[in-house]
Amino acid sequence: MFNKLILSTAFLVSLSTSQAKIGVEEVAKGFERPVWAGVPKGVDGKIWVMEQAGKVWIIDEKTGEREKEPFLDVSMDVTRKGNEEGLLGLAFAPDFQKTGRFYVNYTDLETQTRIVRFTSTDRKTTDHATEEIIMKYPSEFPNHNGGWLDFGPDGMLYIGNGDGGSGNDPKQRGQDLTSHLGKILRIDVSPKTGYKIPTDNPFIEDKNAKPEIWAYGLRNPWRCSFDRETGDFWIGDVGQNAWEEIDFMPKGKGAGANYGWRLREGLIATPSPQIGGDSPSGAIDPVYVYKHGKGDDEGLSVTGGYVYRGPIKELQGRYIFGDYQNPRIWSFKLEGGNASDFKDHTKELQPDGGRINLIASFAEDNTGNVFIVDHTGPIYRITEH
Ligand SMILES: [Ca+2]
Ligand SMILES: [Ca+2]
Repeated sequence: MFNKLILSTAFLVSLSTSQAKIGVEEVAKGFERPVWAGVPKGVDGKIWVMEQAGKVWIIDEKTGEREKEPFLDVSMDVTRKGNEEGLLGLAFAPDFQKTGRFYVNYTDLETQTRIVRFTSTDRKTTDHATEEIIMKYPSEFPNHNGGWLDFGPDGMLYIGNGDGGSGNDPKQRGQDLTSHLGKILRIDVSPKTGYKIPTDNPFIEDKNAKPEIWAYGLRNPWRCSFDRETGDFWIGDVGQNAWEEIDFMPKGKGAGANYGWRLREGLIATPSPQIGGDSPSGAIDPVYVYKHGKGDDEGLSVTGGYVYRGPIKELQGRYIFGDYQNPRIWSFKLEGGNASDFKDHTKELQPDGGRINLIASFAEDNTGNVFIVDHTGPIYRITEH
């Protein structure tokens, strides 16, 4: 009893020291099912917030005020039949300030995934007539549409696709190289119109594979990121009924990588109702997994995050991520290819007098501040007090 008391007091002291440091502040609120936020290169003091139903708003980071007109409105183009459908991702061209070009990923009225380029002439609003559909492909079932896209350190546009949906990948898309589903795609969008296949894409010579494929074996990559400092690539891949996973690939590596789905769920053969299999040869295991449940280190649907490169020393170099349904926020450091020094930040990142409800996405600004996008409306910034 005595020993226990001393232990718990020591625990409280160390907890409160670290709790005094990190917290969140609300940047803005009242969004309708926000699923993404981000900032074009070279812009400070503003953040773009995406609503799943099809609008993107520019927000003043200090006052939380939004512009009167949305930056983009594609509500008429997107379907919202399922919880995972709608406007899901945006990537600003690295030269957005000069060209006004940006790319979105959404599910259209025919349940296809569309990758669309728009051009904003004033960088504040977007004329819908500038729309150019550069890719579209069936996304089949309402769920598992991925939705993330962003530019890599190589200037190419990367796109994260889910396996098309239902459960247990009934059409076996994850390992099927003739399908865009269950893949990370990589395309060169530098031409004035359309796109090119990068000449170093791994399956460019394979007549039985889609040339856009960069990596495969994914179930539903829900939020990927490139480390702004190192260029390393991170994937949060949502699991089936057992394990959630985080995948990692060092900068410049990963052409043709197989992340294992649907044979593998996390580090094991996909369990019942349909049994998976052995790890395919050369398959990449996740660097971190957590099992399904409601505990402090468990969850139901991973939301991939960012390696923290902002002003808070304590978080430097830590991969911050969370769970959508069991709203926990965690971080770890990658050391020697393994997740180490795992931390649960859920308590210290609770807003004053409230709670974070559904972690739809994380976001990052140009100074490496990390934001939390709550699907129920507010956007928070991780801060130090
Ligand atoms: Ca789908
Ligand atoms: Ca995997």
